[in-house]
Amino acid sequence: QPRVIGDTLEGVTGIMPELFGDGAYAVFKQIDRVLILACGTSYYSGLTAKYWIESVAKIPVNVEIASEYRYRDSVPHPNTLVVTISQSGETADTLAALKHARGLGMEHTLTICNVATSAMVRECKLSYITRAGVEVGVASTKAFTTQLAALFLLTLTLAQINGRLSEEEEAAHLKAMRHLPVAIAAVLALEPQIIAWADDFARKENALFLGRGMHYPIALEGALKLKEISYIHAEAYPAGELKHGPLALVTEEMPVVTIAPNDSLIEKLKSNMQEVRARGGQLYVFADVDSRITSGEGVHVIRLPEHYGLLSPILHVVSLQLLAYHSALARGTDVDKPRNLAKSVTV
Ligand code: F1P
Repeated sequence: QPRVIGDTLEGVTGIMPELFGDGAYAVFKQIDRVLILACGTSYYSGLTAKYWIESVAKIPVNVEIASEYRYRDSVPHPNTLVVTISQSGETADTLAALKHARGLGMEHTLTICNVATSAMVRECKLSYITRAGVEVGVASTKAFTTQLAALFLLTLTLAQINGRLSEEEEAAHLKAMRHLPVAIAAVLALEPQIIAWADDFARKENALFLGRGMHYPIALEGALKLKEISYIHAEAYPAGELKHGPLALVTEEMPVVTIAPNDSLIEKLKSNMQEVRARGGQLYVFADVDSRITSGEGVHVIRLPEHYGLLSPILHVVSLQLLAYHSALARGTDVDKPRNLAKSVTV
């Protein structure tokens, strides 16, 4: 993970539209909304980008599951940037959704994709090739973090074109991105603590994941990784939604993974954690170094070494990937080739 993020930033000396292909500036200048189409893990990177693009570039973003969007009667908007995200670039639903959007008259298309020779790259006007290298496993991991890095670069590019990024802000964001490989290496060093948690998870059949704000999509991705490779049934919710249903599932048998970065939502999240504890649920909290959360009866805490602001999802997801990986190892499942799944879903 540290290496592929380092590769992503190689040669990036500043924010420039050309990172997304020739003619990107002219396209980005014309658009006033974004439609993201993707499936699975790639859909969750798109959901994370919605938080970034809307808060930093102030452009409205709609994120759609491609396998649904392709069959829906939706209302097109001409000045839309259609962004497809795909590791393989061959996912049939995402390609069909792209064609559906084009059929509705939305012609400004960009793909964020890991394979330069793929159908997705051929079909889109603009492209950004992620630097994940070859992903051995079926479940996306490096593809996800490199997609996020690319989507953050897209956020900054759109913000710059919209006049919402000063030179100081650009320099600060790029500095934070360049430090990511070191920060991720520090997350990987938490592996022994995560292995101890995974031994508990391996004995469970269900788990809940909670997050808020831009860490809600990261909770979704953490739950998907656990499902895909360890076959433990996992669901993710925005923490504020607990009381609207999922709380009924919480018992002493239910591990509840909580992504708790030290951001503006932390106090709200803490009251959701109390809702879980009051029902006997076991909390497994990924906090930041400076989060005011303490471990105790039924509350297990692992602290990520740095609080990482807007880029925090990239760090937090690595800890969730490790939790899924070690839970799967402890259960003896094949982490690289989960049953019933294919790397590239072309039908
Ligand atoms: C989408 C996806 C992956 C998942 C698995 C099946 O693929 O859902 O997220 O890990 O490989 O396909 P892609 O469009 O990102 O290649």
